[in-house]
Order: sequence, then structure tokens, then C-alpha cells
Amino acid sequence: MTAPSGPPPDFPNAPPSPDVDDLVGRLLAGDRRALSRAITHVENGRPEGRLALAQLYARTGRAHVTGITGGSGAGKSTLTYRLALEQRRRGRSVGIVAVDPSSPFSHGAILGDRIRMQELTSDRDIFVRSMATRGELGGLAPMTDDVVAVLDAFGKDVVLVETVGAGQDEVEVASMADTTAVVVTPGGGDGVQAMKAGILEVADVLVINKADLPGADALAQQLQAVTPRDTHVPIVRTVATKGEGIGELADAIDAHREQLETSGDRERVALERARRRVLARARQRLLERLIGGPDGALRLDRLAASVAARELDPYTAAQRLVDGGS
Ligand SMILES: Nc1nc2c(ncn2[C@@H]2O[C@H](COP(=O)(O)OP(=O)(O)OP(=O)(O)O)[C@@H](O)[C@H]2O)c(=O)[nH]1
Ligand SMILES: [Mg+2]
Repeated sequence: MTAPSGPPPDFPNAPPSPDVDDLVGRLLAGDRRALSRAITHVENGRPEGRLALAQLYARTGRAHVTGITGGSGAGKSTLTYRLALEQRRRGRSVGIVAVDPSSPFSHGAILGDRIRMQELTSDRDIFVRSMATRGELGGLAPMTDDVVAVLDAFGKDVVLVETVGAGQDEVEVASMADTTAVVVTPGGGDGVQAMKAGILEVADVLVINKADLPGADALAQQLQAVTPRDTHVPIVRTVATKGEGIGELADAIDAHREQLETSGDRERVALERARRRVLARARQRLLERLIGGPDGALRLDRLAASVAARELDPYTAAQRLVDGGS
């Protein structure tokens, strides 16, 4: 089934669709440069990206998406790198999406990640993409799920998404990934108590990385005590820097994947995920309609000034924004 490739009516500036058709054609033929360009379009929210996605979407749903989340410096990038190599060993092609914090102070770290990840690109069956979070609240860039979809359509068997967990974001990662691996490390202050609320609930697999450091046993015991027995969340110990425990991690991910398939949970999860995606895009579209363009931004500025000056209350201002008028 192919989606119509003409520009949607509300895309006055849409590019000529033959360009997008050509890009999609090359991407589906396995052209990595076309893949890279399509991802850039999607990431930047360009009409080309949406048009490409409309054509590609029917071909998605085959990749197994694994989220790798956890505190900053837990070893997520090192683990992702090792896991990618392990998946290749198992004969699977891999896409990696590394979501970097967009803080201007962390450019060193971003560069560090990029360089390390670059080693992987000598393998043509591993495709690595770094994305900035662009100051969105939460650890996920707004277009991450679309970037994953493009990699999926390209034919990647496995997509690994690395993201820094900071409160709400784990839930976001979990809503996008088939399997969520939460990475924790020993010696993190008060142990399990210090972990951000919600992080353990979203874990399909718990990874104690830096298991070479003291305190790994105590952490494992604490985790066992707080994870409900009936959910069977496996706890895997790894030393990512040495590649230890990576096979076990890949096994645990495979086991979860199989469990999703045999229990029928995969369909339920997919439906819930689709609902979230439709709602997120609808919200985005509505906002674009309301405050897209210079006029809209100006109206928002005026209304905000009135609210700040206590001339208007926020509800009335929102109503005016939606209904028109300033
Ligand atoms: N001792 C020990 N150090 C590790 C291990 N895994 C990673 N590290 C080190 O921990 C540091 C952080 O590793 P990264 O892989 O960059 O961690 P990260 O979670 O991706 O970091 P951010 O993306 O910046 O949040 C590096 O210095 C790694 O060498 C491990 O298993 N044991
Ligand atoms: Mg990292």
C-alpha cells in the first residue's frame, strides 16, 4: 500500500513530490545518504520529512526498538555501543539514536559521544544518529519517534535509543520503545531511594552497569526488594567498558521481545503508542495553527504581556488565542 505522494492541501510550501519520491526510493534501495537526509528532514520538522514519513510509515513496525535510559554518566553510551556490536554478532542490522542533552555546557560530552559512536560507522550495517533535545522538557527530542520510524522503514532489525533519564522522560522513552532497559550504577548515594520516581516502573530490564565498582551486590538486593515479584523484571549486571554481561543483556532483551509477542501485549502496546503519537502530532498541529507564523507569535506576545501586567487572566488569554482576537 502506498500513500498518496502529492503535497497535502495545507502544505503550501511543500516541495515538489518527485524529489521526495526519489529520496524515498533511494532510501528503500538501501542508500545510507538518502537515509541520513530523510532523517534530517524529519528531525527539522520539514515538509519533506512529513511527506517521506507518509510514504514510509506503512513499512514500519518490523524493528525492535530498545530504549536505554538512566542517569547521566551511568554508562549508557558505552552499553549502547557494546550492545550494538552484540546485535551485529547475532546477525541483526542496527540503528542507534543518541539523544544528547541540549545544555550548552555539555558540548564536550556530546562530542565525546559522537567520536566514540563514530567508530561504529565503519560497519555499514550500523547507522548512528545523534540528536539534540532542543530544550524540550524531557530527555527525548520531539521527533525521536519519527526518526526511529525512518530507521525501521529502512530495514533496521534493531533500533537502540539512548537517552538521559530526568524524571518524566523515562515514561516517554517507554512509550516509544518495545523494550526499555533502565541503567543504574552502584554507589549512587542512597541507592534505590535516590532513584527518580517512575524510573523503576518503566523498566522491562534493569541493568546494573559498573558492576566492577563496590556496592553492586547491595544494589541488586535493593532492586530485587522493590521490584514486584510477579513482573519478573530481570536484573542484569554489566561492565560496559570491558564488554562483560552484554550477551546476558541481549538475551534479556530478546526474552522480553518474545514475551511481548506470545502474550499479545505487542498489539496492545502498539495501539497505545499510536494513540499517543496521534495526540502529540495533533497538539503540535493545533499549536502551529494558533501561533505558527509571525502573526501568531506576535499575538502570543501581546497576550502574554497582558497576563504579566495582570490585565488579563491566563484563561481569558488562552480563549482569545484560540478564538482569535488579541
Ligand atoms: N568502572 C566502570 N566505568 C564505566 C563502565 N561503563 C562506563 N564507564 C565509564 O563511565 C563514564 C561514562 O560513560 P558513558 O558511556 O559516557 O555514560 P553515559 O550514561 O552515556 O553518559 P551521558 O550520556 O553523558 O549521560 C565513562 O568514563 C565510561 O568509561 C563500567 O562498567 N565500569
Ligand atoms: Mg551518553
